[in-house]
Order: sequence, then C-alpha cells, then structure tokens
Amino acid sequence: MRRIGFLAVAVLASTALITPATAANTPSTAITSQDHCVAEVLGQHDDGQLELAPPVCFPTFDAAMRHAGLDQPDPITPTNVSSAMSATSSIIAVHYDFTNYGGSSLAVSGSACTGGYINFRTHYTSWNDRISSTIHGCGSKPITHWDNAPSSGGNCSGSKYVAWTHVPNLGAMVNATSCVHYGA
Ligand SMILES: [Ca+2]
Repeated sequence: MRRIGFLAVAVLASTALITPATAANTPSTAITSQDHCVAEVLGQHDDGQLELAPPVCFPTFDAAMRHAGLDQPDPITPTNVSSAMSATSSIIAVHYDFTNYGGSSLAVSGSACTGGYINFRTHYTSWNDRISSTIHGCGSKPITHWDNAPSSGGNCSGSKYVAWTHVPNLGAMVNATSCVHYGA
C-alpha cells in the first residue's frame, strides 16, 4: 500500500510540473492577437457609407498612429493620442476593444466628419459589437454609436450613444455598437 501511495504522489507531481509549462506557452497566442489597425477612408457613397481600404495593422498602438500620419508625442499612447489628433485632421476617431481606451484599437483615418458611417456588420466585421471606448476626433461635431445596422448593408439604426467628446465607457453601447456615424 505504501508503494502505491508513493506512485500516486509521483504521478501528481509530474503532472504539476507539466501543467505550468503548457499554460505558460498558451498566452503568447493571446498576446499577439491584440492589434492596432488603421481603416483608411477612400471615399463616401451617396447614402453616406464610407468606402474603406483593407485594414493595415500593427502590434503597437504607436506604430499604427504613425502610419495614420501622427508624428508625436513619442511614443503615442492610447491616452495621449487625443492631443496629437487635435493638431491634425488625419484621424477622425480611434475605437478601442476595452473601456478606458484599452486593448486592440481601430483608427478611422483620412476623412472629414461629414456624416459618413461605417456599418460594422458588413465592413471591418471583427469590430461589430466590440467597441467599448472611443477617442473623438470630429471637433465640435458628434460621433454617434448605433446598436444596429442591416446585415445586408446600409445605414445605422436602433439605440444610440451620441458622443461629443472622448468616451472612456460607452455604457449600454459597450460591446453593442454595430454602426457609427462620424460628424452626425
Ligand atoms: Ca449591435
């Protein structure tokens, strides 16, 4: 009986040694899944839908902002980017995966705030029902986060959060925004 008991302990000990190594390897995949992308606006259709270039993504927020045309401060961070944006018109909004400007980001670049919209159910769909906070780059015009939009394409609808400035927490629209108007 004593020998069986010793074997059982030995098996448990070896399992305990293996488990942390496996767990330590797993998160590296999760870490690289955070990315910072720029959505360049190529034009605006008659109904307001923004025509977007394919996403260009970077592992760091600073690299994404420099791609979008900002050159200071150094480094550009999710919390200091608002001051850099106010000195340029290249970025009209930065959306974030988490509240308080955390996690992955999506910068909308190269457009004026004239009421154009992105339907995230048909464009940049990895961001549908995901935005939790937004840096506002439309000056005195609003950026409106909407709950719904047609999955077949078309304009925003449903409940909305009208943002006149930066929003660290979209409240009821956290992980619910499916469509955004820029400048309306
Ligand atoms: Ca939604």
